[in-house]
Amino acid sequence: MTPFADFAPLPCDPAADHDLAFRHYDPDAVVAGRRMEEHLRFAIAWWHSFAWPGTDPFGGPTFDRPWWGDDMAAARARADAAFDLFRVLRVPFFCFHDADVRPEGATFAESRDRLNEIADYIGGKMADSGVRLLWGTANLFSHRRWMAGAATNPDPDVFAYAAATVKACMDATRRLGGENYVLWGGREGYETLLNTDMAREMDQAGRFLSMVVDYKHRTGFKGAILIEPKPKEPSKHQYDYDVATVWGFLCRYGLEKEVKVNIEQGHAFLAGHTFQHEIALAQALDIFGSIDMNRNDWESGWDTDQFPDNPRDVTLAFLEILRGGGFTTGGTNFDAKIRRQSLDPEDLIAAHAGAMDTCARALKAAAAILADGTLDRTRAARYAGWQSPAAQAMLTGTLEAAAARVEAEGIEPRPRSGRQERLENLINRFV
Ligand code: XLS
Ligand code: NI
Ligand code: NI
Repeated sequence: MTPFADFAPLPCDPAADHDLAFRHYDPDAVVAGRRMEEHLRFAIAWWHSFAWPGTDPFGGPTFDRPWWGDDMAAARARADAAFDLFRVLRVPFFCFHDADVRPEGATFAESRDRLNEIADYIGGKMADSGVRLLWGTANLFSHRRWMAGAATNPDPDVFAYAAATVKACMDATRRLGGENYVLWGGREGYETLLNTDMAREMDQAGRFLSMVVDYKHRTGFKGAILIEPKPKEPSKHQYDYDVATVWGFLCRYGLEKEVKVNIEQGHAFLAGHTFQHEIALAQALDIFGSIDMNRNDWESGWDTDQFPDNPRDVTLAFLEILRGGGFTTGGTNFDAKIRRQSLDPEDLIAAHAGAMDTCARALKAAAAILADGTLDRTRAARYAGWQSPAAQAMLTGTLEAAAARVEAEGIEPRPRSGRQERLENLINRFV
């Protein structure tokens, strides 16, 4: 019996007067030519909902769950609970780290064997339920061996251990039919430059990522390899700072056609960007992969991983996702956790349901904005002058040729309104 056993799958009921129903998310409803479920591709994060006990930097566990424990029986109980929550929420995907699903062994081989054993168990549950794996990943940040980094560690033995760990996680992800494999470098950075050789560490990270890509191709893994940018926390500075930084890194190591990004709302905020900015930039660079949906607390400045509740912000994110054609291998992973005072199993259900509804509402608004067409027409009109042959010629010509046009054509630029407030009004008409 899991704590979710008494709950039926949540209905979609726009008139519901409680939060254990979807008011906007209807998996089968068609939006912009696709079923909502296929657009949104929701995933639940194993680590926050089933492995995190409610600790924070000042306090111990607050959650009392029947699946706590450090042995394989507890790992299976956790999987049972996870798949029961997937049933209630009707989510099509989940994501996991090795450390979330199995207890650490005394040796590498024992950890790997436990991972394989629980992966088989999870695979059986996937077959029974039809729930799929959006992505797998390795936890290369919690255990003390990773304290100075994984691929960027000064100790080559840690580099080797990271290679062994990622290989095991990629193998498990491939066997479970995972649609992506994610690398988040929480400790790939530094605490102080006084002991850090940045050039060397970045070369190590570039080599490691090249090895991962090579292994993907040789093993026939069909999914995408994704880097998850984050500027800091836990490290003072992380090399995968934001989308722009990751792009530069990929280009330097010749990986820009091989690796895409998994963009997280809270990480964008930590980097001083909006989620919309990070997604739009990834689309522009053709490296958009997937999203980790959550939100931070605007005042605290931490990666608080709260569930998204702001339809307008999420609409702007889905606007960029839809403009780029929507998800291919990616999806909407709730890298989000309930607050440590939210003790009840119902809190886990309601948190996800509300977040799914926020995304569904945002998806519908974004689709309506694009269907209306005013936004894209207004944007295109701003650049209309570039359609003239003389303007086009400047993009392949010289500085002198461009300069000569000014006097030859008597050019005197006429500033035009950017219409920002009118476009903001337009967005709010649809949210
Ligand atoms: C932490 C990251 C992490 C990744 C997966 O801030 O968001 O949860 O998504 O390792
Ligand atoms: Ni994340
Ligand atoms: Ni995060």
